[in-house]
Amino acid sequence: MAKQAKIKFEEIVKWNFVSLTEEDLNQIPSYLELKKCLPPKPSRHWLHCLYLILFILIAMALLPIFVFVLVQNGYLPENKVLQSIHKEMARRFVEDFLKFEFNKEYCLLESLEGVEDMFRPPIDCSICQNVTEVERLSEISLSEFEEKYAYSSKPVIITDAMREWTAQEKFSFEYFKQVYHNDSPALDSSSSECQFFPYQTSFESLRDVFSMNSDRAHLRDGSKPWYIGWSNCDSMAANTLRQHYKRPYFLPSESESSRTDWIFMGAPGYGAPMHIDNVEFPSWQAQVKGIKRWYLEPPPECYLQCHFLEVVVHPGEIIVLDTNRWFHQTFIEGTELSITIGSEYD
Ligand SMILES: O=C(O)CCC(=O)C(=O)O
Repeated sequence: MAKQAKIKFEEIVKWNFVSLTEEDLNQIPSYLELKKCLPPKPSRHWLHCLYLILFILIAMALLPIFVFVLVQNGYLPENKVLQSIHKEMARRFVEDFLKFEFNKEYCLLESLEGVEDMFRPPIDCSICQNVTEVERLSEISLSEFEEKYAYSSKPVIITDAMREWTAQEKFSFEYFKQVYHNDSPALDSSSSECQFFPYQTSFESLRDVFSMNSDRAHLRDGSKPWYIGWSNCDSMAANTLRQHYKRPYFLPSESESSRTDWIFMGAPGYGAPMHIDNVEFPSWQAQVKGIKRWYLEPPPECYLQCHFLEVVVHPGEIIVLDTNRWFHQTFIEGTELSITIGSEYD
């Protein structure tokens, strides 16, 4: 009833007082009397409160992301408080959202692909500011290497560090296959020590790799190419392999090498996609066989200050690279199977 009265009232006002404003109408006593009979306008107060609460909630949710983006892009300096917020955000995202339990899970890398990089603390761009190429050096002294390259994140290739190694003659698909015994932990990646990277292949483990047929293993015509990598967590196999390579002579004498070495092996035309690592230390990688092209990119926060680099590593050369600071992608060139072995040093 009240609603109909309101409509009627509004119609009368509309047609009889077209040129009068609400202020003019409010001067007419009969209009005011009439208005009193109408039901009160519903209050919109609660709606405004709701909008305000929603706005505050969205702003609170977006604020950490906004700060994170500013820090990532170098507009805000990273400090202890921001670092701990970063850490906490990463922990909550991984533990609460991805339901990932750090204490129970072994293989962190696989599940955190992409996520890791999102929560990576920004890099100090001074590490790449003046780097325009990857230098090639030989007969470098320990002191020069330590001072200029070991911890500066400046990539370098050392061309004469594999002279006494026998790896170049020994290492091959067949040799690796026979070094790993059937019960080797490296064959079935089961812990963070025993990682396996299938890249674009459908291999699920090193065991699968060593089970492929000989044509495919030796890249014979018509077979499907492959490229894989693994961390050598089998200490017996490591001891056998280490008879054929040594710790590179240029590494600082005080530095320790990591316990597990990395091996990457595969066909021309293939390689590892662009990524950044989350390992503890810088590393070296020896090109035992084949030719590998490296594409190095500074992290996005340094795009304006640093150069993109590209370098080809030939058999017998060792590249030293801080894979935690430089995004890197590889591509095997030539016609030969590429075999590399590498390790971290502190
Ligand atoms: O050698 C490769 O193809 C990839 C190496 C790599 O991605 C790494 O060492 O992190």
